[in-house]
Amino acid sequence: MLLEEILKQEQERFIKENLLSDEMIELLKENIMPFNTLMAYYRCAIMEVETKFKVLNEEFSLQYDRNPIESIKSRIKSMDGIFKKAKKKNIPITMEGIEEGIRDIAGVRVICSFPEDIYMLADCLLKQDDVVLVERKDYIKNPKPSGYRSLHLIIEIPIFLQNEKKMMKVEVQLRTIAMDFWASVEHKVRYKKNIPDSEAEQLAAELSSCADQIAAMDNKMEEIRRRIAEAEEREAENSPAKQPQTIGGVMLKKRLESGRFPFKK
Ligand code: 0O2
Repeated sequence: MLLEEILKQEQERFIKENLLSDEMIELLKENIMPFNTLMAYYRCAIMEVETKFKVLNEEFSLQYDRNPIESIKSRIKSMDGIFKKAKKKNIPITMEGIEEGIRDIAGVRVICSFPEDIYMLADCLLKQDDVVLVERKDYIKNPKPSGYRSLHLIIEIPIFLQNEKKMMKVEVQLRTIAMDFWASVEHKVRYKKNIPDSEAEQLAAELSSCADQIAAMDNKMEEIRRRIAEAEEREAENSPAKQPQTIGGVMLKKRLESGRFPFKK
């Protein structure tokens, strides 16, 4: 083995064993300017992704008179979280290592009303020519053993800096309100350390059953929404008095049909 390689391995071992102490993490927190710059870039990437979803929500609500997005929650992974993940996944503690190996430093969670909105929004996002899909994990079609359901997308999007265009990774999690409620309760149970094993097992089984019931309810609500929309459409067709809303005195439906509406696809 080359001396260089041995030294590199030793350096990595030393970093893992010695430099990841609480004291060292505290020291890093105070001194790490490039790290802070990188985090600022991730915050910019989050702003870009949030804006993309807000635009889609706006367009959709004009077209169909309802919002597919209930809320958007974003977060930057904490420094401790980044170091713990790097340690767990054996990722080198360098700017490049962190940027390349940890793909959920920037996280955007999009909470939707119905399951079909999740796929519609994901498709619309991925169709945009500045969005690159890195990985797609469909935990709705293939739920995790815990019962966890969400659509995860790891994407890359550009942020435009003073003299540079930089591609940043963002993890987008799309889920319904019900899936989000389940995940937040399950997350609490998962990280509670003082639950006895037998109780934890029972809770896990009950949570898994709740996840199935929630999925069935999501599907049922979607079916009800579709039937309401169909009934409204029939009513509008049959009664000329009940025409759709107007925008600036012009019929929205007519403008959409004539192609004069700027958002029409
Ligand atoms: P936090 O605090 O939510 O950020 P990868 O990140 O792709 O390298 P990983 O960890 O296998 O590898 O990714 P995965 O499992 O696709 O997605 C991880 C994230 O999904 C978790 O983030 C959770 O937010 C969520 N998640 C995944 N499985 C579960 C689950 O069973 N229950 C709940 N409540 N959430 C889940 P983190 O990193 O755990 O933390």
